[in-house]
Amino acid sequence: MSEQALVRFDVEDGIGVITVDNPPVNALSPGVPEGIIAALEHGEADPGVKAMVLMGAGRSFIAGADIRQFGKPRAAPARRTYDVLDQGSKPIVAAIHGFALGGGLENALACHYRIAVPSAKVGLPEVLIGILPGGGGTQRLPRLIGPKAAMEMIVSGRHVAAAEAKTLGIVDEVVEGKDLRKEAVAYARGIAERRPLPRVRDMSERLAEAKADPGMFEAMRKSIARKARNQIAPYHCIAAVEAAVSEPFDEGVKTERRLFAELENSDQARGLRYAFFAEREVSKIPDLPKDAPLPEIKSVAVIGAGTMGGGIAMCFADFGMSVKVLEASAEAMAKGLQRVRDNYATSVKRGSLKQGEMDKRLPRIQAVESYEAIADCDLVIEAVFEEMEVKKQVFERLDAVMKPGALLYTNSSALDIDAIAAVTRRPELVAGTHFFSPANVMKLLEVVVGKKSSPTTIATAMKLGRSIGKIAAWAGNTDGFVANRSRAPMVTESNLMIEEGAAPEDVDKVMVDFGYPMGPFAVGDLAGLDISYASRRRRAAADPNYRKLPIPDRLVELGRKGQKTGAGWYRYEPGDRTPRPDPEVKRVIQEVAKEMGIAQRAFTPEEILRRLLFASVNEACKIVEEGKALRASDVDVMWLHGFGFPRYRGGLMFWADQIGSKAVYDQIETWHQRYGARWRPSNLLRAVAQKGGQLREIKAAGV
Ligand code: 3H9
Repeated sequence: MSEQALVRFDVEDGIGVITVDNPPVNALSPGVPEGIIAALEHGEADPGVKAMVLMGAGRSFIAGADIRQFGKPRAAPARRTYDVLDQGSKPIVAAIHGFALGGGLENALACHYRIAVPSAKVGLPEVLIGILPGGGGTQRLPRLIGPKAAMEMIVSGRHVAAAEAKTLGIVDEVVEGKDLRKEAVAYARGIAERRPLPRVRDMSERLAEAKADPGMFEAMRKSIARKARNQIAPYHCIAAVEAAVSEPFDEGVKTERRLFAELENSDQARGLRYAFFAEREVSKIPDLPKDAPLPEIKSVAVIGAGTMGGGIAMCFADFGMSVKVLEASAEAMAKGLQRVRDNYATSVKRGSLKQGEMDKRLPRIQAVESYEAIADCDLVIEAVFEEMEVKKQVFERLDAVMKPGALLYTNSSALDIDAIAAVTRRPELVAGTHFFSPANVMKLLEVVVGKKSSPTTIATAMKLGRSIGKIAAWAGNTDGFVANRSRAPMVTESNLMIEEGAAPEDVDKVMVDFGYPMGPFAVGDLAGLDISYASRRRRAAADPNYRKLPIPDRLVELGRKGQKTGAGWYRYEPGDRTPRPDPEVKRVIQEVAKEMGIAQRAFTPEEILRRLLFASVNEACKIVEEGKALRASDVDVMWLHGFGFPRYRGGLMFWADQIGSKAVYDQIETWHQRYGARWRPSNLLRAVAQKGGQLREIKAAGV
């Protein structure tokens, strides 16, 4: 019987040991809760069993409900494990290693005692997938550790390490021994006769803290207002904890269940679940086994200490790795290192980094003065000026000095990887590692594959990304690679709508309302308008049909380069980053529109949103169609982690599916008729639309 395979029960020394064995993470898939209940009943009925232990086989305790089951129709269980645990007459010890998350921790909370190994982590991360703990967690945790601490854990969804879990009172003991089962059986023997059984549901002392501090719930709502903008789940989490304080346990559980049901099939929960699985899918590359043996990377170098180079060096330092940094001049190096120091100091000032941690990280970044000093490194990332000739010179030099087998990566954001690789005698060891700005913050790492890049070169870059906390995504070698290429049409449309009469602040408002932290024009000002100005110049020089964007060009020519010059699409007061609409910009817009003979008109917010995002949806389809991205869902992951696309909307393609592929296609075709070639629909989009298929499911051939 599958239940027997998923949950085992055996007796050792008078202790019934229930072992959940559902790899990879012991999720509570169908059969597991039933198996736990059957084992509990077995133990309850056996007079030889004095106490029981609940634990997980493999690398974890229980990582929670099986997320794949959410959104599917399923019958309410006849009995819940939590209730059976509560009603038992014999003590039960949860023995935690790996992760006890969501329903996993909720089961542990329904046990009478909890012990954990030092490396264990516990948490209620449901909010991160748009729901709330639905197995009594919002009612038991406040009773155990107090409503404030419980609310903080539930609303943030963070993982709590064993030591902190002990301090908070979530676990009774952290056990050091190597054999958790042995420790747990010994612990269970120690408490086997103790009565009454400590049932968390019956505890009420800590709830009184809310009486002493009745404003805590409102204060929490206020404190998350910015981060949780537009989202439902964090507020439902607070309401559920509030119910723990204001209602008896069983009523509170009903409230929790009602709030849970409101969330489970919400668009936001569906989007967040999709994002969870898309993030796991993105690491899978066909023909590249996840566990293929890879060269060990012991030493790393970065060429260039500019904004990107410095940020990349910080990524390594942040994850405990030393990194050598080479710059062209002592002056540039000093400036770069100062920027790194300033960045860390800002984090210390904000309270997100401890001074002691900064002091450990800084010395990991070692300035070197010559190529010879990095020759022995296993891997080097070039992050010099974005100019093909400069990159080629660096790669020739690297090829000449670096030891055989050393991997050479470029942080180029658009240049042809093959052209760079071609100047070396080891093109198979060359690929792109494209970080997003600020490199030490943004989680996306595009791994750009050249024609000759070897599977090992690609797999090593993917693994390297993971080891420095990035989400690494495979990208083909196409102009702008995947992320920037798919975003470029959105940027173009934002500019063209301005020519037609939309104001930058109107466009930005639509995108902020949609869920972006900032609108595209405010972002442009932050990044500096001169960067895209230079790239437009390059493109215009290379392509006679290139559609120029005279408005931003003129702004730059007027010296309005963004925040750094106090003016760009907006104006800025000295020392203040608040964008303020500027009549001068309006004047430039009207002047250019008049010169171009473009009539001005009004836009609805919906038209603005669709014109921006559909342009990118169409491009993303073309990218997948050309095999330059493996999956539409990879593009979504890139937008989430490279551009701050609101996570609760799943991603660009998931969002488009909410409108429907046919409706998206029809609109694109209409705009194709009206605006011409730049809106030519992707063939793949047309094919999916004709079948009424899902855009998020499209994949490159062979994937
Ligand atoms: C919940 O519990 C609701 C309750 O309140 C009760 C309601 C009634 N389900 O991440 P990894 C898969 S909600 C299904 O690469 P890691 C994952 O897709 C749940 N599948 O490993 C992947 O599959 P594949 C609350 C799951 O070591 C494989 O396992 N819990 C689940 O880097 C390995 O995953 C959570 O939200 C799941 N729950 O990280 C925890 N979890 O190999 C979600 C994992 O096919 N999970 N998989 O791609 C995690 O945060 C991480 O997986 C974890 C391990 C930290 C556990």
